[in-house]
Amino acid sequence: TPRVFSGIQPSGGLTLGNYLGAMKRFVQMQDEGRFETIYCMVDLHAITVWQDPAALTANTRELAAFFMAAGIDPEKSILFNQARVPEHAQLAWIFNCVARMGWMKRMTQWKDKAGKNAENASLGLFGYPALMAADILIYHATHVPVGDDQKQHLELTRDVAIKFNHDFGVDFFPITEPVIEGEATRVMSLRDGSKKMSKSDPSDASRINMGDDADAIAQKIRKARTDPEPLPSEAEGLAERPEAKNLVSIYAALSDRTIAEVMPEIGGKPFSEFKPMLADLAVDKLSPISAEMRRLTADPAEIDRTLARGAERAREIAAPILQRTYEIVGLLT
Ligand code: AQP
Repeated sequence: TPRVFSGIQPSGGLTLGNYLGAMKRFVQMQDEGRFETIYCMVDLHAITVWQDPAALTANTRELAAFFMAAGIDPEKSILFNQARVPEHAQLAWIFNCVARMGWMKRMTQWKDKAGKNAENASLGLFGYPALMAADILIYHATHVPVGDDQKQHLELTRDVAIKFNHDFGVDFFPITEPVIEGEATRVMSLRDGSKKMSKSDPSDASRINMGDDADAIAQKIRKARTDPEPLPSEAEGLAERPEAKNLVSIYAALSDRTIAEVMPEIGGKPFSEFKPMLADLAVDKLSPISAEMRRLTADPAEIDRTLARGAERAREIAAPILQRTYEIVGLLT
């Protein structure tokens, strides 16, 4: 069976972007039944930038609750945190020795996050994509559902697999397919249609957080930046209108329809009419998830047990692949 791997960082503050760009697809791929699905809280990635230790622990449990509240069933999928499966870090070291400095320097996420202060960024932040390649390839995953912002990292994962196979003359690591699908692969900021919705944006009004209550959601959507024109009647009319397109994409994704399918319902409406519709839909879809997250996080011990069981199952797949990798490289084990 084809195998899916994907992860989310427990760096605090989950947004509608994480939900529509990643989590909703994770759940669909689990429920399709066509794939073996492996989902991970990538805590080792999170610490590439400073994380307060107590907050990291709490955020990892909260993220686990988000996975389960959104529909990931830890019996159907393998659900765990990365640190519990040491094979990720072990394979990442091998990949650190396969990947080239030049590849890493070209990564836009590195350039954005390290910014002008690259000398002072952690070595882990620079090597982030090699660990991500290891996350995926330690399971020989064939499909990786992610948001659009991760496309370049997935190309690097393919390059690592190709170079490893070539250098050692093997056909061992698969060439992974990114799965960037749906109507909201890039959810944009509510304040600026040219920036992605992000938990690290200083303006809370720019994003919908998974924990926002109904009033906060409605208010943020009401205040979302738009142009003054009513919505166009056809999807094509959204092309040069990033803010309008973003809100319509969110509406379509939340209602499990395509943009073309929602246009007959909302086309031509002024924002004063469309925004309350969007707010109602968002509250409808998101509040059961946040309520379930609150219920699950009330029992951290149960979350920890679930993640420990998931890690055991993950290691059953990862350990033999790491062993074989060591043999290929010529490491005595
Ligand atoms: N705005 C978004 N639209 C679509 N997909 C998104 N994802 C994140 N933001 C959007 C997808 O969520 C998954 C988890 O990503 P992550 O753990 O790497 O989180 P992130 O991208 O670091 O989240 P932020 O909010 O963007 O944090 P900062 O600001 O720190 O970079 C991925 O599949 C990602 O594509």
